Amino acid sequence: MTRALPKNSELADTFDLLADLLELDGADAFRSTAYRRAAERIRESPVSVAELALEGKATRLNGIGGTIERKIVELADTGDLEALAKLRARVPEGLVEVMQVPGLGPKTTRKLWRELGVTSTADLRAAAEAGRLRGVPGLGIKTEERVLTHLTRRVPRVSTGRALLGRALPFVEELVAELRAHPAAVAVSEAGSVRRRAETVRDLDVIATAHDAVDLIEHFTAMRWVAEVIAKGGTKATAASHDGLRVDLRVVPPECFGNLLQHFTGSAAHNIALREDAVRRGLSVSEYGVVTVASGETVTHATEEELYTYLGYAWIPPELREDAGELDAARDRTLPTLVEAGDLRGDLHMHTDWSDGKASLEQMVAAARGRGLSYVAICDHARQLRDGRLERQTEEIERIDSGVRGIEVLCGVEVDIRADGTLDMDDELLAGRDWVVASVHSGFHDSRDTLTRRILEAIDNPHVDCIGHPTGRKINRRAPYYLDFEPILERAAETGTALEINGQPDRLDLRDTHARLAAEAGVPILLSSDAHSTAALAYLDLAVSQARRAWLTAAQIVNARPWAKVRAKW
Ligand code: DGT
Ligand code: CA
Ligand code: CA
Ligand code: ZN
Repeated sequence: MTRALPKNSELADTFDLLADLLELDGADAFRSTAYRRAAERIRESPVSVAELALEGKATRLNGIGGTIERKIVELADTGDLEALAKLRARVPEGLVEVMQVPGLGPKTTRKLWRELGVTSTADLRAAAEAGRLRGVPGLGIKTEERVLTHLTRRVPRVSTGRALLGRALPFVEELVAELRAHPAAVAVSEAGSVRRRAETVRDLDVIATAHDAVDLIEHFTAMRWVAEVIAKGGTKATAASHDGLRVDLRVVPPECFGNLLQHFTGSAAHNIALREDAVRRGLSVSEYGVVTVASGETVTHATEEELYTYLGYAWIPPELREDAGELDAARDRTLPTLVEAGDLRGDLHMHTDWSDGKASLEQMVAAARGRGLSYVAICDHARQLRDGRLERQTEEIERIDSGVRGIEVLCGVEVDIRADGTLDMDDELLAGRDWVVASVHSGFHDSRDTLTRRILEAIDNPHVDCIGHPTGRKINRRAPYYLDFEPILERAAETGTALEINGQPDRLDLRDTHARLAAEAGVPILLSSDAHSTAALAYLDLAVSQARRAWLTAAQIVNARPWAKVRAKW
């Protein structure tokens, strides 16, 4: 009997479950950590890890040793793990969900299970409502309230099953380049939500024209990243990658490439609005061309520019195609000139190994210089710069700054906005920094009023230049905390305090719609990488994409200016 090989995502889920159950069973943390690390590596792997393991080559992957490889082979052979079966017999699986309630974690969950007999979130809720959590050692009324808020919240989990742009974009860029290089290809383009740079994507859309469509589709479905061909025909194919991304490829005749690209770029809302507008003028728009209804004549367009021009619009950048006013602006020729990556002069939020970054100061500065930035602010966490470390880091930064040409290295800091709205660094020290980012890193479950007040107080501190990741969301994992946005925008505009678009793939915070509102209210916007490694400096590009979706021009972006201008508070 042959069994389909487990997908990377299935292997990863199994190891995550194993880690969860081990922790709940009271095992040493290092064992579960190893499984979690393996799960992460497997999930990210571009090739089939089950296949590698069967060939005895999975240990070449970082984080995968012999034990884990044997377990992967066991999973591939039997579809299950003995270790998992044993744990399942001992630990109720409903506890995994309990453990994910914010503030609980494996140790507490184990206590709840042992002492109150809680084995599911339903049990947990009943126990909390009955006021029984506070009787468990180490837990109090506060935990009880937090648990109830979480379990009774109307919009609880935020997982959407959609992939982050930061993961999808490099993948699709490489895929498009590879398809373009094939001799059968004429033109190839990304389309759909990834081309619009939406923060998450359900699937990836690629369109192409070819000398030989069948040949190109054959090549596509045989590419190395393909785990499964879901559909294949003469003009299109759908395939899934080992790490769970789905790609739709459509191959179309060159003469209507513009019509198809426009159609498959969407968004659906943009297309519907565009078509309705056309209907009012006697035109019928489809993916195959534009029909003049009265005469029945069809016109096709090789490029999007020709299509939009034919319909009476300026070409609309894909990031704006969300039916959010772009059609009117394109007709009136009032579309903004969107900020571009090349407009940015500096990056004012990054970390080094002085706090939780992976790279040294020198490495970060060299990498930033390599990316063409002319200034950077080193913003390590204040909490890790106590006991003279801030002063020592300052000396280091100044030494590096005077030793390197072409880039200015500034002494920044990232301070926590504490529960009472104060910052975790004294004003005298803050006054000595070139750039201060203040962020909320705790108390996400505080009330809307409290969180709003905390941020307003930080904005009012004259030393604070920017509020970092202002809404605290983690895409697919944590909803934004509740804020009263208006007073925040008002005060930020009044005081000239910037709000950040943090470029980390799972943050992108502010999000597009908020950033647009903020800029319209006159708030300066900072685009930053919040890099914790040299590679993560590339997250600045994701912040740029998000800024473009927010209709922002270079004039609205703090770090599109030279440092001298920024320092003078623009
Ligand atoms: P996604 O995949 O959910 O991240 O978002 P999209 O925008 O990539 O959506 P997808 O892949 O379902 O379809 C790609 C494009 O095709 C979409 O942006 C616009 C076009 N499209 C799909 N369905 C419709 C529709 O019902 N009406 C119109 N006018 N266009 C559609
Ligand atoms: Ca799509
Ligand atoms: Ca699609
Ligand atoms: Zn940071």
